[in-house]
Amino acid sequence: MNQKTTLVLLALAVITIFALVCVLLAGRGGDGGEPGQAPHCPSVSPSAQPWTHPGQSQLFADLSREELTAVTSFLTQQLGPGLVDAAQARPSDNCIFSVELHLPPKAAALAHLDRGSPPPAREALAIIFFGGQPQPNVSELVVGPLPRPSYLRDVTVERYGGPLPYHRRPVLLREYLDIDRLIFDRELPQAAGLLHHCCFYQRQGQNLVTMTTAPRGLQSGDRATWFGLYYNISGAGFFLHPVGLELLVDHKALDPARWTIQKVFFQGRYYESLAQLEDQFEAGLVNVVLVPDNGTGGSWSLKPQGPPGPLPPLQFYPQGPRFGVQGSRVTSSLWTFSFGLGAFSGPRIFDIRFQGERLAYEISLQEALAVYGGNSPSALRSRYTDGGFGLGHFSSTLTRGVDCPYGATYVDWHLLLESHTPKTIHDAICIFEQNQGLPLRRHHSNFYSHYFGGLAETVLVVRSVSTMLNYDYVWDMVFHPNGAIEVQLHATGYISSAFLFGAARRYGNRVGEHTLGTVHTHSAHFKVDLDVGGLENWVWAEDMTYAPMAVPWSPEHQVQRLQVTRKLLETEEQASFPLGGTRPRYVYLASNHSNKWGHPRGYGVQVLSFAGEPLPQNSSLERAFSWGRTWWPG
Ligand SMILES: *[C@@H]1O[C@H](CO)[C@@H](O)[C@H](O)[C@H]1NC(C)=O
Ligand SMILES: *[C@@H]1O[C@H](CO)[C@@H](O)[C@H](O)[C@H]1NC(C)=O
Ligand SMILES: *[C@@H]1O[C@H](CO)[C@@H](O)[C@H](O)[C@H]1NC(C)=O
Ligand SMILES: *[C@@H]1O[C@H](CO)[C@@H](O)[C@H](O)[C@H]1NC(C)=O
Ligand SMILES: *[C@@H]1O[C@H](CO)[C@@H](O)[C@H](O)[C@H]1NC(C)=O
Ligand SMILES: [Cu+2]
Repeated sequence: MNQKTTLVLLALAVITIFALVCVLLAGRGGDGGEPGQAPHCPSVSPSAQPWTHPGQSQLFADLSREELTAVTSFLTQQLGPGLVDAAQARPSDNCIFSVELHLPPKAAALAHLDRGSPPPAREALAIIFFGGQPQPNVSELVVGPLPRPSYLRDVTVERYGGPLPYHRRPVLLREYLDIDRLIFDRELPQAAGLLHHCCFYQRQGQNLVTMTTAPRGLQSGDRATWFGLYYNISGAGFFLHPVGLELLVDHKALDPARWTIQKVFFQGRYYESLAQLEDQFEAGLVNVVLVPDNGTGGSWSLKPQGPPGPLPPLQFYPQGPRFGVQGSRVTSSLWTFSFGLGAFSGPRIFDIRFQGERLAYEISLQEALAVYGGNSPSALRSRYTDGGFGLGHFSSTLTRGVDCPYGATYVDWHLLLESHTPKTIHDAICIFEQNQGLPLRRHHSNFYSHYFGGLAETVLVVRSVSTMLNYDYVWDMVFHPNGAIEVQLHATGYISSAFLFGAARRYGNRVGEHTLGTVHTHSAHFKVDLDVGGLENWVWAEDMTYAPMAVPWSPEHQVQRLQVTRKLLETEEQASFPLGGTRPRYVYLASNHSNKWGHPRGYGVQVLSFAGEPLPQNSSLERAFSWGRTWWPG
């Protein structure tokens, strides 16, 4: 790469990715060293401070325990005596499924934040299952104003264009328990001989557990779930120990007594019922694989496999943390923003400002999708849209020194799910600053003159972890000192697995004697509402192209000259790029304000990794995650 190319690349990078930053830094009179080391940086203790003066930044704060309680009391009063606690509710009951913050409308929030209008009413969104009526439905009710609610508004039709059919409701824990009762008390005893032979089964024994899958059926209106059976390995992931039995349970009926097993799968073959499977076993027609139960002591255990050894490196704040957390608002010398957890949609941040200027109104996770393949029924059909289970609801407590640095600030999160009483996930969110161990920039010169200049890269991170059954998603929102914001997903936990038989290797890798680690993809969908230099933003595409020219000083020679192309993308259609298609190298969202050199102030958008097309477009499920087709604007 010659020097000219390097310069143009550098210039492009600066223009497209950090144009805004350049303008801001120029305003500060050049890059004057590490801004966080400024002496005015307050030294605060690492614990989060409660919100003391109600004001602007409470707009996005998730509901407190008191607020959740106030909403359930109000709903209990309003919805009458038929309301049953969801922990006990049967499908034919009315119950409160969940309550969370109802986000304020953007226009009203901005009117308050930017123009001093009174804050919009603080409201909650409650999801109610109305099972106890001739036409059961699911309703979404907005309840306000908090903390003392006096009204409720049914927003179901306005949001979904009609009633929400009852069969679409998420499965309550109570429903899973009732399905387990059906499986363990009524069904498995019918195949006791076979199960004893293959899988150490004993009536009233507790050596098997069920695992749910989704979606629950093949067409709209279905509510039938394949449940896989696994050895009940306590204290270590049972997910790697399928015994090869899977049951299709139809649980659509409102009366659990009318639920049925529609199909049985055992070690590669399908049966009409467990009774039929047992008959064929007794007749010697079933080729049974004996699956050893290896307990907790194997490689699947989370216990250390060897002595711990010397302690790993740690990070610490030599002069105390350089950021503060008050309620849901984080303030550092460069950044301010509010954070929260959508009960279903997961981590989100609002009103994100860099050096006092808003860059984005909202950056939020919306959905996480995992699509599987396999040769057993639950693996081959599994498509999990985890937003339906609740990426916030299934957040887990963060362990100091493992999930986040020891010195991080930890914040609790309150939820109301399938209960009349709020729950608290302690230390559900952590905020910390971290040295990346890399220079943000550096130069060492030994050409003409000798000098060195460099700046350590430190980032501010907000993290939470969603544990969706077997896997754990670590969600990071990362704030860089150059004005860049990054969202990251790290996937960990246990893999999903299936009983290994037949052409299993076509659908994954063998990970155990009888276990197939099943092929799958993970995709996450983020909403990014950038407001660079105001609400009006334009999308610019920049790229490079070669154009032939005669060499000016020697016209008989030709040169391929590299040049910049700039294009304003005028419609959303133009600005959305199908996966797999070509797209410009640089895409950025710009205001119509220019920096002092006349370049529009903007913010580059980079997507660093793709899981690929989630599903072929002619799949009947594809429309449920059409966000996977394009990467911008979605
Ligand atoms: C759903 O049921 C509730 C409670 O009976 C009722 O108020 C509401 O109108 C129903 N929704 C629709 C869209 O029919
Ligand atoms: C699994 O085993 C644990 C004890 O090891 C027991 O408490 C639990 O009830 C068992 N689960 C089932 C579904 O049998
Ligand atoms: C599991 O148990 C079986 C039978 O006891 C044994 O042969 C096998 O080696 C064990 N496997 C592992 C991975 O421990
Ligand atoms: C930017 O666009 C807005 C809305 O189209 C317009 O009102 C404003 O005058 C423009 N500003 C500049 C600097 O061109
Ligand atoms: C979906 O498209 C693929 C190729 O793109 C084709 O092979 C398949 O038959 C189509 N399936 C349906 C249900 O249309
Ligand atoms: Cu995975």
